[in-house]
Amino acid sequence: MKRFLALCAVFSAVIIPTMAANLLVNPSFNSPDTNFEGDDAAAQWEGTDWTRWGNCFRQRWAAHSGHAGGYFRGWSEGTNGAGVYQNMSATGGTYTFTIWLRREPAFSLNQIDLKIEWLDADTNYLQTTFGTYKSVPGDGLWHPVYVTSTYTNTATASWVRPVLYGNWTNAGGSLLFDDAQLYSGTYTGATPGLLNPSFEFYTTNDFRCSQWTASGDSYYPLENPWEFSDWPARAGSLGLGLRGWLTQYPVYTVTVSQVVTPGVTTTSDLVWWWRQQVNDLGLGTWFQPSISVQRRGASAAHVTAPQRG
Ligand SMILES: [Ca+2]
Repeated sequence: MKRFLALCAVFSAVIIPTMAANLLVNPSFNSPDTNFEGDDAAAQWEGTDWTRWGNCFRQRWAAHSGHAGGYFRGWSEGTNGAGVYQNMSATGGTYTFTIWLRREPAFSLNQIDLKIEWLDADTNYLQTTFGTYKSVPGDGLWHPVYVTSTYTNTATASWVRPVLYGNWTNAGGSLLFDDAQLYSGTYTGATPGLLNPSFEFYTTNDFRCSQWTASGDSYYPLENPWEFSDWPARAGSLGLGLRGWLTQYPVYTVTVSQVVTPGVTTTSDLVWWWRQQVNDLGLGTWFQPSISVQRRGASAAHVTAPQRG
């Protein structure tokens, strides 16, 4: 056991990249842990240190991590645009803004702009840099997006403003956003790994806030054949249980999974996750698992997995 933990320590020191300091205040949208009741967008954003406009709300079920996230409400018109931003003091340089987005299938998105604006002391616009995309897949999964901007006329700039803007047509669903970052320098990559591995976090009895996805998830607290509760907890206070006694589901198959982000999650991430599970169970192994990426009809030379040094 000690030997395994020592290996973990070495591994962490090697692969975890130096994280650039996040300059945003309340980047997780978790604070304050209040104002979720009711339907007043202005009240929901009060005290968050974010400026928001349009049909842009904050709610527990919109979380990518922690207990809250923001969302564009697809059952309200958003054709005039909505969004959030923060002003940070800056006199030029290179900055990167990243955020996680989750677009539900029903959400009729017209345009997403992730941008960095540079402003003078009177908040007049000096320069705007847009991300290279105008959309995000409507697959109900979390995707990281980013934009990098450089401004060199340091005599004129006073503020750098990261902005998430969207407009959409009233058709249902939502576009959720969470876990923003603004840091000095160019893009350093998304944070990989499993979120909420202990199933401690959820709000209503569905998977929306849990970071996990279940086949057949209705997105509504119907009587699903699963249950976040204390009785399935192995550690901590909560777990996910499958309910075999519901007469409306004499036979039911469900797959509970979490996104492996293409281009981000590495085979090493998965290997070490498995090793941690074995370790957490107090077990040893004869040999360590290994995971490789394979594709039918392709040799190893044609299949690449992301690497981090
Ligand atoms: Ca959050």
